[in-house]
Amino acid sequence: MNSIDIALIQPKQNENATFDKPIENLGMGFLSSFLKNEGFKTDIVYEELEKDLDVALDQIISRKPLVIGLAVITYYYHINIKQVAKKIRRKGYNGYIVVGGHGASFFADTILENDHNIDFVAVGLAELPLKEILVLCKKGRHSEIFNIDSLAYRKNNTIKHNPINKSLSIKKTPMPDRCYLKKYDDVYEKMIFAISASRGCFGKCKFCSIGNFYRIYSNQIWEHRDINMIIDEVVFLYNQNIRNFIFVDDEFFGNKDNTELRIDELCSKLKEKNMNISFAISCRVDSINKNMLLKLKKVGLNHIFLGVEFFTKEELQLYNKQTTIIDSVQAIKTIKSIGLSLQCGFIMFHPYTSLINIKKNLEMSMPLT
Ligand code: B12
Ligand code: SF4
Repeated sequence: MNSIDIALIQPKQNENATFDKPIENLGMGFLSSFLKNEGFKTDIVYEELEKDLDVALDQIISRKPLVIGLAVITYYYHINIKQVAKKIRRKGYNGYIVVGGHGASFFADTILENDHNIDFVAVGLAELPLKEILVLCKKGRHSEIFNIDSLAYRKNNTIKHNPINKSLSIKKTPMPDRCYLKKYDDVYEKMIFAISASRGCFGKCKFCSIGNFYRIYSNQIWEHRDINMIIDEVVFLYNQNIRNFIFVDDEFFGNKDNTELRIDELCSKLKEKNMNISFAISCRVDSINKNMLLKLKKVGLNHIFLGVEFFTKEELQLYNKQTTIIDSVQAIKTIKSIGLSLQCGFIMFHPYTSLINIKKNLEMSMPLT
């Protein structure tokens, strides 16, 4: 087997998962395509799709990667990630092990304190830090790796955090690498496919980490990818016989500037391709607009995950949702009136829950179901 520079592995971490199949980890896909464009050799491994993890790890290690990246998709350091890191070391791997993803970005200290098999946590978007690690490894300038922006690491029993590298825009981000479509025979049945058309959210809900994650990069806390690139990606999936997918954008419609124009462009370009597809989106209640939904429905929108959260003014204010009960009721009625499938995000219990509010939330939600 050919040598590689970096292997990106998603260990199993699924006891809380909402879906019965793994969803594509677009983070690993974007990292891999970015690094390939920079001239590095990469591979992607999903433990859930491997018949035997030991065999898969032996194969990866035999390809002598300079770096192995482990993806965290939970909001805590799942025990299985620690076990996979331990296995990798027991098999004699002595390159760098780097952990990354949303959760890891917020608890880098816990990971580094509790798992000495991990060398670095890449905090935030990891394209540039991974590229710089690989560049310095290739030049043999290992001591300089500790100066790379966005890395957290252990030094003399303390955890060090380098400043965040802020220079990455996603506007022209190329399509994520999906090398695993060729690798795993039954991947089409075993996986849910996804597209990321934008990142970030203009909301400031106190229970959500999206704002804090993206706000470190720029004041532009919601950014979308080029529409033509999205169309190319949908066409790519369609040509692979993938007809159903989810947009993983936290707020599909984004900040209110030019939203209708962007959705018009997306819909008309999808229509031109004349594909029989279906897709799901997620958004806030105050982003729901009947005209836009009707246009999206015509090109395949069939399901919406809607961030309702509470039906009491008190709780909406407590968590700074910046929406009203009327916004939520209207959004639900609009979605239902045009026959789309709907799933509401709802927070029934939280540290300040009261019996009165549970009752109010139930009374409001029951007639809407
Ligand atoms: C799709 C998705 C899922 C999928 C999993 C998809 C997957 N395999 O990645 C499913 C539905 C299974 C899921 C489940 C859950 N999810 Co989720 N999910 C998302 C979502 C909407 C999109 C992820 C995505 O594709 N992003 C786009 C990619 C390109 O960005 P990215 O992942 O951030 O990748 C960049 C960096 O993070 C980093 N990076 C990513 N991976 C790696 C790997 C390595 C090795 C390195 C070095 C770096 C790195 O570099 C990437 C490129 O810049 C995010 C929100 C979001 N905006 O990201 C929430 C999110 C990650 N999920 C979240 C949560 C809470 C959950 C659940 C716990 C929900 C629940 N209560 O059940 C579960 C936990 C999963 C489990 N196994 O138990 C939270 C995490 C909060 C936190 N602070 O950690 C998020 C941020 C949503 C939110 N609004 O708060 N999720
Ligand atoms: S609207 Fe959704 S994604 Fe945006 S901050 Fe609130 S919970 Fe997070």
